[in-house]
Amino acid sequence: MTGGIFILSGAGLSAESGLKTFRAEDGLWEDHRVEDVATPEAFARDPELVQTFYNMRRAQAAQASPNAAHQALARLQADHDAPVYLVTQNVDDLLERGGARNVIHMHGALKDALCATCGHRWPAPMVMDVKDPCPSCGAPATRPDIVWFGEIPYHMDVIQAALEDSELFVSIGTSGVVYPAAGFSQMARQLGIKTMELNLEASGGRFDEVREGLASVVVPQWVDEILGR
Ligand code: BV8
Repeated sequence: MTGGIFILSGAGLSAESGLKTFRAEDGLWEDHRVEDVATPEAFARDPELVQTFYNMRRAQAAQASPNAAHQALARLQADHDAPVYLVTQNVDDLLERGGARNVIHMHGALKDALCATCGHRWPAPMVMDVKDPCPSCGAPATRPDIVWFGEIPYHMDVIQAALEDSELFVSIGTSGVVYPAAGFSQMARQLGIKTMELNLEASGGRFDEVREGLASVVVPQWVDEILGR
């Protein structure tokens, strides 16, 4: 294989590490309506609620451990003879803690903080408070560095270039509901790239190949096949 492998991951990749997915019956959004926590309007209306929601998510992610799927993707990236682009919708850092590098967090990351006034970014404290002043401009306008609904996802130019440099597109553990991420598999098809889904249950999206199962089982199996093991 000469061209790269483009991997888009979602909440299902981290489910077996104990982090809730968004749309399962016990899903994350159930505890809070999406409109209550993951939009700029929600943050403007009730910053305390939003910071509390993300402080909870940050603590859960810190207590979680990478699972065999995160580790397999890191192994693929290290041992494969072509680029492996790890694009994730997840805001946890389990891929990095599993050994992956250059993870592209298109929806931001719990470990980063952002100043809504001057755009300064810094490592987020475990507990963020709306009164925290920005370390750079001093404004009390600190927020999680997360892409909320209605905001533009990060690194779209890098993502486009990675897709154009790949010859295999693999969607792992995502329901394919949220755009523009949900549109990447169609972009891959239009570029003539083979598409594959590894998911607990098929999302119903169009893929050349679908493998159903737990990420901790199907991802290492697939990685071993690619690495010829
Ligand atoms: C944008 C950070 C413009 C927050 C997130 C109407 C139609 C179409 C689109 C829209 C519309 N109205 C509004 C929109 C746009 C909107 C959107 O798509 N809304 C949806 C709801 C319809 N999108 C946006 O607003 C985006 N911005 O469009 O800007 C633009 C775009 C491009 C260029 C210029 C301008 C911004 C969206 C980002 C929102 N932020 N995350 C946070 O995390 O707190 S979204 C959040 O939800 C995640 O990041 C992820 O993207 C999504 C959750 O999806 P999944 O990860 O797939 O999780 P889910 O629970 O759904 O599925 C879990 C999967 O895992 C399942 O398939 C399950 O089977 C599987 N699974 C479970 N266990 C396992 C497993 N698989 C394997 N093993 C297991 N053990």
